[in-house]
Amino acid sequence: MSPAGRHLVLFSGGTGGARLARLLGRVAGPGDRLTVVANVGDDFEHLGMYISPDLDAVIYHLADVESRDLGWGLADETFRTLTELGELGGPTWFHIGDRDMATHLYRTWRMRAGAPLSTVARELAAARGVGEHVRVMTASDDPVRTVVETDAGAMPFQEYLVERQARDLVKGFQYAGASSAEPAPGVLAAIADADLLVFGPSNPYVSLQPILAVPGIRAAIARSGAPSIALSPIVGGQAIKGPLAAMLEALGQPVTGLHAVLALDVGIRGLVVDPADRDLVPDISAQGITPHVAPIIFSRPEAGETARSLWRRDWSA
Ligand code: FO1
Repeated sequence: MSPAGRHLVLFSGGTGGARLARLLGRVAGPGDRLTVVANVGDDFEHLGMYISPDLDAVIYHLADVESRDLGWGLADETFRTLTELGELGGPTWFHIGDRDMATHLYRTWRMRAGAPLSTVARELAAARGVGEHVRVMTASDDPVRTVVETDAGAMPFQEYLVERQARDLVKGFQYAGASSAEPAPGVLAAIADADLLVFGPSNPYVSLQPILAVPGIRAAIARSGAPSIALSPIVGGQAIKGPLAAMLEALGQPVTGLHAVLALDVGIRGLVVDPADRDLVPDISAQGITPHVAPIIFSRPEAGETARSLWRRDWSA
């Protein structure tokens, strides 16, 4: 730990990762630095725009501008453009609000001018007022797209999750483009410099594996001196948000945070589970992973103490 403070690297996807990013940013001490590596596996082109949901979720939560009720996009949203588009016969299955549309237009405009996604991520974070002590990175500037293999065939992630409402039986995942992708600038250096690597309470299959699938990232994690810890994306047998429980079941896995984290196969040193899952402690220890029981429901004030412990505790024990 550098005397000036700690450097945490958070691998984040989905709403859970974005909420943890915000909490960590809020309780950071002087000199602490947070690097968030956002998943790009959800990204897709839609209506001619480059959409990057997990990147936007991180930036919106860090800037406290996210929609409180939708689970994506911006607060105080309207959908006049989408409604108008529907009347013209355009696709409205992916509900993009009028304010959120500006983010996609800005990103598409900048990427068409040649700016890499990671540069646009920095610009969007700065424009939204995200603090200097938090850097928002993308896992890669190259396309890495989660493809969900289901009993109805293989399909892009957003088609599986949103267009078809996650109703298909999941059989597996592909991360299209991963083999020829490179880590975005600064990602490997951040992992090497980190005092602690944190895997957010995110879906391992569609939010964290697409990050780990980028060549070089797993190796950087393995050789980093920093311990890796994860926060369980499952509390009390339920996913906090999204289709993770159904995915674990479809893949024949018990619906527990331990099995979600084991799916990462990334040498996790510690796993933080909510007090509701205290009975998992022996199973976690049996896997050679150090169990930690702490509140991880971010809507509850006690979770602030958990976030503080991520900054302060010696996790290498
Ligand atoms: N998720 C939905 O379930 N329905 C939507 O209509 C929807 C629109 C949407 C628009 C912009 C955006 O950034 C995210 C959006 N999401 C929507 C969430 C998106 O599918 C995310 O990839 C998942 O929530 C996983 O992080």
